[in-house]
Amino acid sequence: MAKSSYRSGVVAVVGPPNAGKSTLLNRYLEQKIAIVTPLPQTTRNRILGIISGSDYQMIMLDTPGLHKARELLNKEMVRIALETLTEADIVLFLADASALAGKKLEKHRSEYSGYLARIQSPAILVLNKIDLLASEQLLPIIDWYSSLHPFTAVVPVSALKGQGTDILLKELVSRLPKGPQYYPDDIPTDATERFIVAELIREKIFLRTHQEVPYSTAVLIDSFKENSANTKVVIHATILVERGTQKGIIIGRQGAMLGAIRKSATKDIEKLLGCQVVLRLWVKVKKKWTSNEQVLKELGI
Ligand SMILES: Nc1nc2c(ncn2[C@@H]2O[C@H](COP(=O)(O)OP(=O)(O)OP(=O)(O)O)[C@@H](O)[C@H]2O)c(=O)[nH]1
Ligand SMILES: [Mg+2]
Repeated sequence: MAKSSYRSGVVAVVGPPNAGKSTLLNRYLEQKIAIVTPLPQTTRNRILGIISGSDYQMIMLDTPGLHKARELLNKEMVRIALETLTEADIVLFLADASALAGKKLEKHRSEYSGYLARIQSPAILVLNKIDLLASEQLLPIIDWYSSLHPFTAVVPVSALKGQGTDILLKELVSRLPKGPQYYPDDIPTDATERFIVAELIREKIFLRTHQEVPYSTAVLIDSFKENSANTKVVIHATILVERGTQKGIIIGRQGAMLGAIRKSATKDIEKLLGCQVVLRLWVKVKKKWTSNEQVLKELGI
């Protein structure tokens, strides 16, 4: 039975793309569950992380970045992010302070007001990447955001370096409602190994390709087979692209690019699964998959 002082609840992490939402989730989980790249619109799904302490359990939802969406894929990503607002006990609106410092913020007012107007729970403004700017540069950013929404607290952090993240955790835990433990202590996520494996492959593509190529790419796991002793996993995966030229780029000269993607993904997947991994990758052209509801459904989007 739950102890009477036990707290639990859902924290939705939302904000513009590239702000460091997934980095923050990984920091609290002390492992890489959500992929991280320097490109915006990396995360496409809602990623649930479970952060447990002796007297609390926080379900943290990492979400796709909020942006002006045109393609169906992007519209669905924004929908997924905004949907988490309705199930959150606390909203954590995370922004990249280093990208905003010294900038004209007014041009974003109508876009951000629209997102913030949908928040019904107490919201904390988290200004991230403070390792990249001087603290006095934060004040105009805090003033501006405060004019958009009545945030209950403002916490500056560096998700990458861990500055301020303990303070933020305390702030969050103190605001969790009383509630039961939903998951066992030692489970970091409800995401399947298959999903995380597909994401790790996608991360390597994001890190190695440019312009529209990463945004035209998705990864589907075709098979995932463990040997009986649990010492080796053989994974077959298909990389979807939208055009033949993109297929050429992903494969690279004499397969060099695909080889490099496979090698670095294998390393991460072995770390995740704790056993030897044999990864086989195929590249397939699927025209306009970013507007194809069936494909998006297969990708859980
Ligand atoms: N210097 C610095 N870089 C950071 C910090 N937090 C995240 N980053 C970097 O910012 C980039 C984006 O981080 P992500 O965690 O992928 O950002 P995100 O908000 O999840 O982005 P989307 O999934 O695209 O919405 C990566 O290159 C991170 O390493 C930070 O505190 N300081
Ligand atoms: Mg992300």
